[in-house]
Amino acid sequence: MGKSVLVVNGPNLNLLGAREPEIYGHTTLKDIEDLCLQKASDLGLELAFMQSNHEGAMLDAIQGAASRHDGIILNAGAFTHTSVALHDALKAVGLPCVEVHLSNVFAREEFRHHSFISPVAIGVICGFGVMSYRLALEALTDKFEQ
Ligand code: CA2
Repeated sequence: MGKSVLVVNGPNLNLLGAREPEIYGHTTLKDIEDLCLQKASDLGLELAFMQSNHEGAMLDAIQGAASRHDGIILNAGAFTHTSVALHDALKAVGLPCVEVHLSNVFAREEFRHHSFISPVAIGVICGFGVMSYRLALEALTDKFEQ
């Protein structure tokens, strides 16, 4: 059976395309979902996609992934830089997780340089806009084949 990937998006990412296009571009989250579904289909993966502005809902999704999915792609938004709870959930679930960001967080404010997700991720992809998600799907596929 094909592997299944859960893509989790955090706070304010629902605003993509509507605000701050100079940082995040004109692509909407729905566009990103469609691109992920297309790429997943090309790679023979199943894909579920979610966004929440609530840390608890993201925790529930990550915990629930243990029985439903084989890997996680996580853009935790600003929770990347604050959430010990997301770190703990990813560690507990133990699925391979790729941390993604649209922007290059290291070229931005200092408070974006630290991530609570990176130590429990298999890798981090940032700065490539929508392509960050596509690269993450390729990275997970490679991991599944190891
Ligand atoms: O670059 C990324 O993907 C981020 O995860 C985006 C987060 C930011 O807090 C992280 O440091 C890096 C912010 C997402 C907010 O997205 C917006 C989109 C349009 C308008 C306002 C916010």
